[in-house]
Amino acid sequence: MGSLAAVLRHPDDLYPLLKLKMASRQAEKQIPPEPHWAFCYSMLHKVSRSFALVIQQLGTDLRNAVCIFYLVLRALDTVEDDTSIPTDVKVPILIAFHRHVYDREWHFSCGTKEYKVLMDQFHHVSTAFLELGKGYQDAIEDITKRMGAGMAKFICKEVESIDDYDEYCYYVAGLVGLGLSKLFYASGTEDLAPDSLSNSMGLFLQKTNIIRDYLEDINEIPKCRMFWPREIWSKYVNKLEDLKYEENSDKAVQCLNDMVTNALMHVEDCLKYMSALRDNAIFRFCAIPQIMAIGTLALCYNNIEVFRGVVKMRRGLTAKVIDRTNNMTDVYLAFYDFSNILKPKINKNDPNATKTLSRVEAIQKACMDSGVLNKRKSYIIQSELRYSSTMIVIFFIILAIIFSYLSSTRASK
Ligand code: D61
Ligand code: MG
Repeated sequence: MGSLAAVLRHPDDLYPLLKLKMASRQAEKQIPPEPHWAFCYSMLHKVSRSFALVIQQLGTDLRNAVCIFYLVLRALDTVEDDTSIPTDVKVPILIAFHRHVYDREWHFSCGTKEYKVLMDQFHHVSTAFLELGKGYQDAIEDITKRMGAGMAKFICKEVESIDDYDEYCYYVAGLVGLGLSKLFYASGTEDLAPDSLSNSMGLFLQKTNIIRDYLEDINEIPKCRMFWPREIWSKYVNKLEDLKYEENSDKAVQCLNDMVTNALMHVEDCLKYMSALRDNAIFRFCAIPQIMAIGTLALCYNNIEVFRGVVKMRRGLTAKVIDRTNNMTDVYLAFYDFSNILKPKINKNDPNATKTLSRVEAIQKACMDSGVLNKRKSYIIQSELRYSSTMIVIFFIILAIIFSYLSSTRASK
């Protein structure tokens, strides 16, 4: 029902949503016949809707490598995230995981729902991994080894300073960026990007997740998950979980705005990384998650709902982002538009208002300096008017068809 109401409120979401539905149907039809590859691609769709679609549009060779890279790291992360596993069992597995990928007999059951299925049938991922080219295998093993070691370090260490926070995000997401840049290079379509830019691509996505998932993480059972750095939250409250209590709302929103301002630091590096990409499929694969992230940060900024539930971009807007991101002009427009949504929310009494404003203006300047903005009006609200009238008409035609179909089936019964 919620989504119907959302479409009525945003009729121009309908067409992109239909296209998204068709694309995911199409993607499911392309699942390879071999049982291990069939398992890998159906699992990819189950554990990551957002990445599955953008991975699907990559060229075959690279698609298989990125699919396995994703599932290997998602399995490693399932061990890290399962707070019911004792530390003395978890740490050795995280450190040795890069070797287990080669061993089709290896098995460790943990996680819940689809993540548990991924762990229980991980031998399929090993079989597929062993079929990849040596260059791809080496890149995936190297990153898995470094991420496992980094995760193990932070099992027993709290995220205290902002440097700790950047270091943790480097291990669980920056290294994914470095690994993907290696895979893109190994596929022969892209130059090898500088590690600093690849790292920023990961940090921007991971920090957005950590900010958005505050409540889910702090309420995790049996043990809460804490990734916000003490160096930031201790300026507002005495304990991280205090941010979720009604009486601390003002302090909580100030702390949230401080976290969002910190994440905005990585945007210019991400724009540099994306503007250097040549292959359009790789470009869309990299750009779509980035636009989702700036959209989510604009939504979270100054928003108390982050401490009441998980704030997410509506599915229609996600479908629009996937439908409208084809070149760097779209990226500059999107970052400019979403910054424009965040900017008016900056309240001058917020302790970080000056810093936030200067970061937002730096982002808008980077987008303006691209010289492409004046040609096009906007990314998010593209001629709402033209869309809305057409959409309403189509909407009622579809409704009429469904209605007549239902009434005809009822009449024939
Ligand atoms: C270009 C395109 C995609 C990129 C990129 C550059 C740079 C980095 C990333 C994607 C990774 C972004 C991670 C953001 C989401 N955070 C998580 O998934 C956390 O787990 C991190 C450890 C496992 C990483 C798994 C992963 C994710 C995306 C990939 C990939 C591997 C491989 C290829 C392509 C994309 C988060 O997990 C949330 C959850 O459990 O659902 C956590 O536990 O903190
Ligand atoms: Mg994790």
